[in-house]
Amino acid sequence: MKTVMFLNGPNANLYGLDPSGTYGTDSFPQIEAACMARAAELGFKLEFRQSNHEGVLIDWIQEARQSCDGLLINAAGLTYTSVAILDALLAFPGPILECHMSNIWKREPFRHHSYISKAATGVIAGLGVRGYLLGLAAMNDLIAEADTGAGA
Ligand code: DHK
Repeated sequence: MKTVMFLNGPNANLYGLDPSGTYGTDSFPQIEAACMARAAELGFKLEFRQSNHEGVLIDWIQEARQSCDGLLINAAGLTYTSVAILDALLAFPGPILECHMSNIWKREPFRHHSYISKAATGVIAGLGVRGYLLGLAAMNDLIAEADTGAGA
């Protein structure tokens, strides 16, 4: 069975609790449950994790090199600062999807440049939890394409 890791960065555990509603109304456990259910439908094992710590995220990306076929990441605030996360992602051999709940280009200018996009196969932003679920479906296709040598 294929295995996919989905990493969430700092403060993602607060999704649904932000009074501004920037990250929707679903709580982080609800988002995790929806992603786990979609992965089960798609037929792969999902490691869905969250940390507020850059080094923990880097350790998990390195772990994924050994055990996962694809990687999705919402590095949250570290998206705009972390060369170290970029370097870890560049060492991951499979497809990578960068995900954001919000449309980061509609927000403050400091959110407009992602360090990690250089390592990403694609980017999904602005679709809330729907984007996470679309990302899982896209990852399923990307892994299948990598297996057959097909794809763009
Ligand atoms: C999540 C965060 O926590 C922010 O720091 C980013 C991202 C955007 C998101 O949209 O999921 O700027």
